[in-house]
Amino acid sequence: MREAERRYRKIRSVDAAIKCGAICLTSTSGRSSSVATLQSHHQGLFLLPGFLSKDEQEQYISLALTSWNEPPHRRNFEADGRASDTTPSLLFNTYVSGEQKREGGVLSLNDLTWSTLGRHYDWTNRSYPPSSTFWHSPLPEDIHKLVTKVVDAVRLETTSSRIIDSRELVSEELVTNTEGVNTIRSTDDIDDLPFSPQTVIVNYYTATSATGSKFPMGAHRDDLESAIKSPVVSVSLGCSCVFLLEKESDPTSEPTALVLRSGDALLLSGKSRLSLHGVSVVFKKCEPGECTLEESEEEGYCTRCGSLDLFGRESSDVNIDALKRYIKDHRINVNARQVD
Ligand SMILES: O=C(O)CCC(=O)C(=O)O
Repeated sequence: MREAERRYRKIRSVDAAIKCGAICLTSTSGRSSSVATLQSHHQGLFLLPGFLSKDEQEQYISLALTSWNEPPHRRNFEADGRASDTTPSLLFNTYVSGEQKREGGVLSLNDLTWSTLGRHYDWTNRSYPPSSTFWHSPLPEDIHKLVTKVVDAVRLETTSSRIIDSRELVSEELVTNTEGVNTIRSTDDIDDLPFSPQTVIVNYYTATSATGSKFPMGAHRDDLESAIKSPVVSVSLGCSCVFLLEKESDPTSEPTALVLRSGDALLLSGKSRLSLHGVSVVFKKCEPGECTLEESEEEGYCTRCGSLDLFGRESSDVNIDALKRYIKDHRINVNARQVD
């Protein structure tokens, strides 16, 4: 895993990641209807490329930056002792005004790396403390709806599901990495999938810079929830990334690299629920006018940075401008689990 992390860490575009072996799935059968699996190596992994419409993505990005990242939800600020005030401070308002750092250098949207909603996770002791007011914030209805919609889509999937592989993005001879990509053959492939979300981590990633040395998220297992039969649900928004996943069939072999783009969802269940995974690189959106859009889609992803043109419309609204500014070099990941 370490070797693959280092290799992808140096890559700066989606097409280069594909050349390096990453899989990038594109749904052409209409949004919200396509589920893919990689069954030969990842039993229990379900991929939903382009699961969210552009409008939905914009709506959730806006919520992630104005509501899901404010008290009473617990953020990296509170966990590392940089904030003791639990009243919402609307980091976003400061960001709108163009201030990148606040006085004293703390509590800026650019310093935000995660927020937990519902059951809070104790990162120091690697545990979910028993529920109390301090260790619990209400799970917003909109986030609950989003993550259960992903699980419902997988539950409902039928033989009509269809996937398109990375041939959409690069010429055929470059594609050597789609072996084992299957559609779901029948609903028998899908376990019962019990899911009652209790905790959500929203991860906020800054696009990888040429000089940055850290991996956006190092390899780890989500193994602290006792409800292990319940899946991990993950939704990607904003900049694209390379997500590495250990093969449950052969943990010592080269991990699978997936390009995750805005609007993609994935679900880790069954044998893949405890697989080692991480994010090795996040691609900054191209400068205006530089994106090379896919021809196959009306509102295509760029083949180079993998981004959609979010909040692209002409607007005199300063809030829309700020959302657009943030999302061109950030990725947001909504990650939901049932704890017990
Ligand atoms: O950002 C992602 O896609 C993965 C996040 C993750 O692995 C986690 O929150 O445990």
